[in-house]
Amino acid sequence: QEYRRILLTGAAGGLGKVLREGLKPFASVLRVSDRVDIGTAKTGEEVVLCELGDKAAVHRLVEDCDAVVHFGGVSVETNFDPILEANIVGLFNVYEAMRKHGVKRAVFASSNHVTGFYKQADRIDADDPVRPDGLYGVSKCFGENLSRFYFDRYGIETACLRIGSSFPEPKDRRMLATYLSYADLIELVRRALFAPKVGHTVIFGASDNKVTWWDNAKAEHIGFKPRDTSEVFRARVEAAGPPLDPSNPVAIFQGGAFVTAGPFDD
Ligand code: 15L
Repeated sequence: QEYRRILLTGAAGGLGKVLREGLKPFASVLRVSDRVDIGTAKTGEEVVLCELGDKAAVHRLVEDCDAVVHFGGVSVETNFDPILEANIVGLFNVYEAMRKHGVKRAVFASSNHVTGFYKQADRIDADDPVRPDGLYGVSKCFGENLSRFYFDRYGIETACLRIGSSFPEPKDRRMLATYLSYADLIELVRRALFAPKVGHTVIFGASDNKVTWWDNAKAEHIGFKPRDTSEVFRARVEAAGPPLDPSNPVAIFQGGAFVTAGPFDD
């Protein structure tokens, strides 16, 4: 099972680097893109430098691709200008280009920060209202809504991956709940690319962690079954330091430190 050409945006990013390798078996050609240098094309690759805010460049980027795996954009809380340019205007450019060039499926790197103001004591699913924990989270809500519109109106399918914390290992206690291993990330993207019917789906991206805040029952048609668990890191994480004061918002809310980040001046 393979696409002719997949576009991966954000190839210089933490997860982009993982997917640059991980997506290789899924396409004859992997077009990798970022705004910063990502080196020369390896076997089976095309390299395109592109600013997401540059409409004409994004249209050239998307042309001739059969699926888009969109991991480009701002990935942290910061001032609004770069978020606006990459995550709002840039995302619109990507979806318009998909519409114009007939691309029918996308995988969108959404984030747990779309629902970061739920409490860690809550358990939520994809139908619970969004509660973004910052401007970054708001921009990811925009992406989820924009992609829903492009599905309802134009039939372009998107799997919105509300990624938890995808790193080599969880860095703190919160990430014992939000951890998504790289292997599970690649499996999640694979399912999102090849599930026969995606429609518009919101799915939380977490490994099979013992403590979880997220219920993926609404996304069973994607067929994602995580295989890793944060439990193997628990002892090390807990030994690294005492728990946060339970009255600290970072310990109360699912978004962790994002709920206290900013405001940033432009
Ligand atoms: C995100 O959305 C960020 O992109 C990532 O760097 C992590 O901080 C992650 O969320 C998280 O919540 O741990």
